[in-house]
Amino acid sequence: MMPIRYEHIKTCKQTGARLGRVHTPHGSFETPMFMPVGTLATVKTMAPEELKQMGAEIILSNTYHLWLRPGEDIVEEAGGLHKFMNWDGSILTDSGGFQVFSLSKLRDIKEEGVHFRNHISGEKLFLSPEKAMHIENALGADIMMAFDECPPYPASHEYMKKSVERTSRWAERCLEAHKRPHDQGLFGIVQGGEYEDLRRQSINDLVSMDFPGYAVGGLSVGEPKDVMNRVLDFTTPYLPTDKPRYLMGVGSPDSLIDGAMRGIDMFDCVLPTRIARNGTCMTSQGRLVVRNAKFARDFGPIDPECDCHTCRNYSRAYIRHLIKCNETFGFRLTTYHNLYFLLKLMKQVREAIREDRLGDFREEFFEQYGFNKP
Ligand code: PRF
Ligand code: ZN
Repeated sequence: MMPIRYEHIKTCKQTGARLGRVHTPHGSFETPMFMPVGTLATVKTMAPEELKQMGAEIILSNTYHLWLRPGEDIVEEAGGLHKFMNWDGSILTDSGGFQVFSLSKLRDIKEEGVHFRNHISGEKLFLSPEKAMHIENALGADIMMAFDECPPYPASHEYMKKSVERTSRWAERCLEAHKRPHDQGLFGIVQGGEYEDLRRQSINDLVSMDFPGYAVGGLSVGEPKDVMNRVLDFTTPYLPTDKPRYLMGVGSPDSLIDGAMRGIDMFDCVLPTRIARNGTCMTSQGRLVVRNAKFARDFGPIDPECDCHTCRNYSRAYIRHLIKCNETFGFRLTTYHNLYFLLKLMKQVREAIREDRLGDFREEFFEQYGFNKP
């Protein structure tokens, strides 16, 4: 039995975007979908009940962080990540590859794996495809990610080619080391930076290994937006149509729409939760910095067009006050709103695909959000 199954519902006639449903051992969710990030087995400040209430159906967690604290053995002893954190929806774990590259400056990439230092204690650590699979198997998420290398932007063609080839060899080793293929789906990660030939090479290698899903990695690493869209334009058409496609680490409203238009089904990003904790909200009119002094006496909601729990019950003035005073409740209110906003945006995207009008929806949304301004 394959643990992950993609059911295609329809393709948007206006844009080519996909409407589908991904089935996992913990239920199913319609795609395109946004996955809130719960790095340390918690979506910061949110209870699982609240995530359910706002419409989240799959969340992401991190191998690297849970390996260091509390240790994958403790999570396994608890009965796996779902039980440990009391979340009965779907979970995806990232492999730790990206975190090693983004959090550790001192690292040494070898064929066998990556030597680096703990980003907190400085202690020497080693992560490899086999070790990442061992940890992800112990965590027990529905979807696990292969251990890859995510090179910085820009990287030379020469370096990127070597890196793509190593990532393919690591992907083979991940498949070999994966001990629970019956109840955990392992996704391959396409790399290759901005180079069309290398993206194609990466896809060819990974598709021949027949993963139950594919991610596009190595994007949103500092490249301009049009580069990301161009890479997607020459990448997604070569991915299997009967498997989910996941664009890693992308979560700004415009990129979610642009990614969906290019055939992406799943997204994750810390953006909504991270900016919420410094008092920035995503709204239908663009970003709103609620910390700003001009909201001190504004008793209206964060977003007049939003019907989330925060916007129905609390004012900009109150939330600003809480956040200025570092009150936890303020962070909870903005986090709830931002996640609700992105989950609702994806719902609107799915409805637009269903009705073959995602191109029109994009125009309207960009106009309101302010992306069309020069
Ligand atoms: N690889 C992995 N995780 C990731 C990425 C990647 O390339 C990205 C790229 N933005 C985010 N998270 N394993
Ligand atoms: Zn709201």
